[in-house]
Order: sequence, then C-alpha cells, then structure tokens
Amino acid sequence: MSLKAIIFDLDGVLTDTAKYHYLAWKKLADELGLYFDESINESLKGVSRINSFEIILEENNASKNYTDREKEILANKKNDYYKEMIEQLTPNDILEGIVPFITEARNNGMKCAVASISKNAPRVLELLNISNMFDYIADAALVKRPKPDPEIFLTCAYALGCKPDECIGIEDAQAGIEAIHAAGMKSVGINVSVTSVAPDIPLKSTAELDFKILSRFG
Ligand code: B16
Ligand code: MG
Repeated sequence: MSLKAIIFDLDGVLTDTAKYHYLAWKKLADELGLYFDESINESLKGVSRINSFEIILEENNASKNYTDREKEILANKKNDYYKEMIEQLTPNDILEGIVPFITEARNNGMKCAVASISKNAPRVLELLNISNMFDYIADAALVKRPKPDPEIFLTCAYALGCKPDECIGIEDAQAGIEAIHAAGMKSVGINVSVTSVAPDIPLKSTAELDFKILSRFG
C-alpha cells in the first residue's frame, strides 16, 4: 500500500461534539432572540466559529444589526458555553470503531494526525484521552484559510513528512471532503450530507471503519 498517513477530522469523526455546538449556539440564539434549529446547525459542521455565527445571523436577516466587534464578542460567548459543556466528555464519548481502527493503522506503520478547525480540539482530545494516538495535531489558531481550503490537511501532511497522495482524510462535513480533495488526498466520508463532491469511500458511521477498506486506495 502506498498510503502512509491518515488525517482525521475531530468533530463528527472522533467524537460527536455537534450536539454541544448546537446547545451552545441555541443558548446564545435564544438570548439574542434569533431563530436557530438542528437544520441550521447541520450547515455549521466544519465551519469556523465566526463564520458559523455569520450563517446564523444571515438566516435571521440580522447580519447588519451587529458590528464585527460585537459579532466577535458574541461568538466568544458561545465558545464559553461550549467549553463548559464539553467538560462532560470522557473516553466513553469516542465514536464506535475509532480506537480499534487507529490502533490497527498504527500497528501497520501508518502515521495519524488531527485536522480540526476547532480551537478546542486539544482540550477535547485530552478529555477523550487519545492525544497520544496522534503524531501531529494541527493548531487551528494558525490556520489562515478554513475548510474547504486544503490548508489544514496540507499542513498535517507536511508535518508528518508525507506527500498529499500518500494521505487519506476522514471527514463528516461537505467542506471537509472538498478540502481533502483539493489537497490531492483520498477521502473517507462519515455520514456526509453530500451537496457537491462525494467522498471516495462513503460510510454511514465510524462503526464501519475497518483498516482493510483502505486497500481500495491501492
Ligand atoms: P470552535 P471540525 C469544527 O470542527 C466544527 O465542525 C464546527 O461546527 C465548529 O464551528 C468549528 O470546528 C470551530 O470550532 O468554535 O471549537 O473553534 O469538524 O473541523 O473538527
Ligand atoms: Mg467535522
């Protein structure tokens, strides 16, 4: 196999933090009298914090009601709610199949990295107690262009010392699949709501992850 590395998204792939993002945005939206539901939350997957808030405001035709500084302060407020909520995470919240899959990949000499645009990723990995399973964890604060730009996946490949075509990316968001393909990598999608580019290997859930499926990439 010419593959040398697997690059994982975090939210929706290693654990399901979408419900906490939802609850934190919902709390803020209720305080501000903005409409927010699960379907809007779906469109925030893989989207940066400030862009997520912009989407919520646009859904409410309220973007012009706030200055950029106010938007930043309110997005930070959501983050305070989110940070408080994720403290409940434990290793039991790692999604099914993830630990055996990473263990087998590592036993087969594959390098592993995390490409999450969440600035809370290091804390989430710590709470899940899996930080040491990864050779590299991208620093979201240093990423200039969010997914679907390939920057974060290319940063991971470079840090691992691998060429993009030696890496596969695993993502649950459409923007993430686009970022993986733009990086020149192969993709595995976890329950992706496909609106444009489809993943090379679409799976319904992480429980279907099996090291053997990677042989499809040659
Ligand atoms: P934070 P991922 C993304 O993480 C989430 O999918 C997205 O919903 C969230 O807005 C974004 O991280 C930023 O997160 O506010 O914690 O910095 O899917 O790239 O792991
Ligand atoms: Mg995700």
